[in-house]
Amino acid sequence: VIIENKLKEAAFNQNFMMYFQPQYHAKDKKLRGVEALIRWRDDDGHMISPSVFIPIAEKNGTIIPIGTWVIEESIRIYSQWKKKYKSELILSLNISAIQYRKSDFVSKLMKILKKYDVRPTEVELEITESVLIDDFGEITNKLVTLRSYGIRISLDDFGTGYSSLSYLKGLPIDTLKIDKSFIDTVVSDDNTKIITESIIYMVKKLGFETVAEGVETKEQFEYLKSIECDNIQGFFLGKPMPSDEVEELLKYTA
Ligand code: G
Ligand code: G
Ligand code: MN
Ligand code: NA
Repeated sequence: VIIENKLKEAAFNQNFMMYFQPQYHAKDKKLRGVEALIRWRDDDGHMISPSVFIPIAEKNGTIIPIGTWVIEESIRIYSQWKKKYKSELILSLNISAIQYRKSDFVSKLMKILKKYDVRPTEVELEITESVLIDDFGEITNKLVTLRSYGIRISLDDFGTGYSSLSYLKGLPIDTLKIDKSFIDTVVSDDNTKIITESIIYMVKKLGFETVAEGVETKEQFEYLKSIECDNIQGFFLGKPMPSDEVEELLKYTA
């Protein structure tokens, strides 16, 4: 209950900040883009993990103002990088199922993009299976609409939920993120190797890009590169960082 009240206050005081984790192309280690990840520092200076407060915000409805703030703040910061460094990246945003189901979600997003002069093709929305569980048809229509504007869609946490394979059949997506739980043992466990290799083979044949999440070691990186995983995200190449640290990356890579 205490965290819930604090969260409501934070939602109004905007006690949040955005961090960004880099994603790199496996083949040449060039920067592909960044995933925006919210951070919350409470009044006592404690950092509270989004894996703790996002589920609460989803239950009490504060995910709507928080999620709108995430979208606008991330796009605003991204537009400043663009102006300063002429960089062209992909900005990945985590979108909760509740945000996604709002009827004005698409129009609000398009309005923010226009305001900051960011093209839809520069934005990728990360959705999880929880988005797809209800109203599969309606959600698919929404994905088709978003993609018709040029917005990219990424299926996050792939491999952790239910009936992931059936979703792949008809889902209009661009990118698939292989969950960290596969990456953790991809070097050490033969079964995980077989599964991960097969996922990458299949997903590429379906025409989607792949991103491996939670890559922590050189061995994992080299192995994923050897099996032609397109993109790598994880502590081995870069942790989530504040905007000024992203700017350091852009200075040297743009
Ligand atoms: O950044 P970190 O690894 O601590 O994130 C933990 C979880 O919180 C992840 O599942 C991540 O997707 C989620 N998360 C982080 N930022 C956001 C956000 O802005 N919106 C939503 N909906 N989830 C987020
Ligand atoms: O569920 P989602 O993929 O959005 O979660 C992203 C979360 O994964 C972020 O909170 C980020 O901090 C975390 N993360 C990213 N790379 C690594 C990694 O290499 N190791 C670990 N332990 N966590 C990671
Ligand atoms: Mn994500
Ligand atoms: Na994930």
